[in-house]
Amino acid sequence: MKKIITYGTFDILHTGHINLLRRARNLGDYLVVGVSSDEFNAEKGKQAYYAYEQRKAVLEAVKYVDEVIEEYAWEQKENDIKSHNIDILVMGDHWEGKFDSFKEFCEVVYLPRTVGISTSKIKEDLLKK
Ligand code: C2G
Repeated sequence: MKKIITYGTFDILHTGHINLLRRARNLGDYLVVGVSSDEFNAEKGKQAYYAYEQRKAVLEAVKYVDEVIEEYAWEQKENDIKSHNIDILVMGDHWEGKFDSFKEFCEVVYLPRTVGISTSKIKEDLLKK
């Protein structure tokens, strides 16, 4: 079984997230998603609309997602890759190069982001209504 992992905040889930999850899942047979905790979001300088439990529950309902774990630190990826026997770490390409250090433990793939959609854009557009 080829196991994939990806990480993110996944706030107000949209087709940009779904496109990433679908492509990541299709690179293997099993997709683990590390969802950023509210505390880790603060470290990333992000304020999610939905709390961690909500974002986790939404992702668990996505057909491309096989398992959801908590993301609480940048450096947990190495342990996750080992403990979950991960073959490929997948991230959107605005992270290009940032996770190459994990190539020591698994393949690292950066996928093109979906242009024109983002959680911050959704929030901005709603404010204009
Ligand atoms: N994404 C995408 N296209 C978009 C928006 C997001 O492909 N239009 C991808 C991102 O590249 C990322 C995933 O969807 O791979 C989740 O996006 P975010 O929730 O914004 O996650 P991010 O803040 O990039 O957190 O340790 C890694 C971090 O937790 C990643």
